[in-house]
Order: sequence, then C-alpha cells, then structure tokens
Amino acid sequence: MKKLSDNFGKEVNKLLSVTNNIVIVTHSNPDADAIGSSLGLYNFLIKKRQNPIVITPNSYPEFLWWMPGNQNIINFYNDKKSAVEIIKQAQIIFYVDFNETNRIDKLEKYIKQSNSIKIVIDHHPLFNENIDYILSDASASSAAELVYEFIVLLNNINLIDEKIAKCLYAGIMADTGCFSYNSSKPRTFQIVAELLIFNINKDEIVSKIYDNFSTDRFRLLGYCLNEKLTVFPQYHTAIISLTKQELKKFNFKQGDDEGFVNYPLSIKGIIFSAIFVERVDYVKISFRSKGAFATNKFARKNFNGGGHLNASGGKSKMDIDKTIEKFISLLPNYKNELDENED
Ligand SMILES: [Mn+2]
Repeated sequence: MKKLSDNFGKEVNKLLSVTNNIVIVTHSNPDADAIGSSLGLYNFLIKKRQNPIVITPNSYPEFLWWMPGNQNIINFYNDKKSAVEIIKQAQIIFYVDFNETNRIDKLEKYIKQSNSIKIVIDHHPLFNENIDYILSDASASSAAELVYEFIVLLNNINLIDEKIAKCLYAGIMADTGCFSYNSSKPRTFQIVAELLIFNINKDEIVSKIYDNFSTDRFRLLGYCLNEKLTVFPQYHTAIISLTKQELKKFNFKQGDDEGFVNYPLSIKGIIFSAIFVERVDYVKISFRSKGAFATNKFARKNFNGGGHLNASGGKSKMDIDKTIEKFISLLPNYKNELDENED
C-alpha cells in the first residue's frame, strides 16, 4: 500500500478537524464501485460531523440510485453551476476510484484550478503523483475496500454503520464480479466479514445491481451474443461490436452495455475479450482478460487508454470498422503472450 506519510491517519484526521468544505469526486460513467466507494466515504465523513459533497462528472445507471446518500450527489453534467461553485470553495478534494484527472472529463479543468488539498483513495495503477495524500493499492479488490482501509487508518472503525457497510459492500462485490476475480486476498473477505456484521442484506444488494435489465437491454445482450460476436480461436480472443444504429434499434440507454465485455470470457479457451461501441464522435472500447495478459498495457499502447491488468478501456477516433480492423491486425503481435496465458 502506498501512502505519502507514515502518519497518514493522524495527519488526515487533523486536517479534517479544521476543514469544512470537502468534495468527493469519482470517475466519469461511474460504476457500482465508484458510487459505492464515494458514498461509503460520504456517509463516513457525515458520521465524523463533516459536510461532504459528492460530485460525479456525469450520470450513472438507475440501479445504483438506492445507495444511502445518492439523493445528495451532484451530477456535474446536469448541474454545472453548483458543481463549479462547490469546487471553488473546496478545501479538500478526494479522488475516489481514479487518480488520473483525464478520467473525469470536463470536470478536470475545474479540479485542476482548485488549490485545495487532494487525497487519493484508489486501486488503479498510480500515475498522478501530484497529490497531497495517497492511499493507493493496485492489488486491492476495489476502491470501496480502500475506503474501509482509510477508515481503519483514521482509527474510526467504531463509526461504521449500516449505511456505510451497504455502500462498501456494493463496491467490493461489483468490482470482483461477485467475488469471482480480484478477490484472492484474505483481506478482502476479512473486510466483507466486518461489513456483514451490520446486518446488511447482501443478496438484495446483488439483486439490485444485477437483476435490473430492461427488456431492451436483455434483448441487446442476446443480439450481441448471437449476431455480433466474432471469435478468433487462434488468438484466444473474442470481440463484440455495436454501431449507433444498432444501439438505437434497442433503445439504448447509458450503461446498457455494462458487463457485456465479460461474456466472451465464458467461452472455453478465450482469455482476451473486447467490445467496441460507437459513440457520437469516437468509439468506446472495453477490454477484459483472464490470467496474466495485461489489457491495460494493450489499451495504453494501442488505444489511448488504460486501467487494470484484467479490465481496462480505450478510445478510438477512427470509425468503428477501421478501429476493429486495427484491433485484429494487432493480434498476431500478441500471439505468444496470448498462447502463454491460455488456460
Ligand atoms: Mn473500482
């Protein structure tokens, strides 16, 4: 675990005791871990008699709206004026579930202008060193797990309650795909055990996050798997693509393609998966892998992106067909690596 100071807990506690204006920011297109870790931290700071405000760069799916504190989140995209004003007043800004400011899109400009103290709580590989306090561990399951560690470092375990536990559980559960990956360390389960003490209904949380497909989204998934899947067995790779017209046909709403990229990894012998989704002026790409194949390196080198070893993303300004052509043309360069990692 990286942190800038051995007295992290003491120093941050001291800092919080003299600060009123605290802002928590998470990455754009927030997922369950982004919202769970942000609201876990939010509810914790409220318990500490602080007055934090969570700001998201844009909106996020309705299946995350149940989390305690959600009603107070400010969405920069919808309420730019308030968000900018709050950031101007901020004395501390937490970066939760990201550390590179290019992950927060248009919010970046305002966050960079702020001379507040910056505190990172994140589990992505660390690139931004321009931060006052860092709690970063790329081997942690989720940002939510690190928010728990943050509370431990501040010596405030006694403040954890059902609200905090629900949010943190949601983040850990979702970022590990219901404990199927990124969850081999005993520590993750120790933390989960501590959270379950608060009588949270874990099955209900899973159901809220996963059993929420609209009929359109469910049919879109079926369409992807049946019509839009291309498998490259020689490269242990499979891809899915979706054009704007196809999205329209299925009344696409933001987040509807969430998780689709994981499905090809269920095919025997496939260890690398990608989904290409056409947006207004670029192609959004998500990568997933099993084992040691580093999708983040692949994304960084070829598609302007980055992320975790097994889960990352990128962008392409070329049209979707050219983007896919480029992806396919790259596969031979990775053949050895993909062969080695075949399970
Ligand atoms: Mn995360």
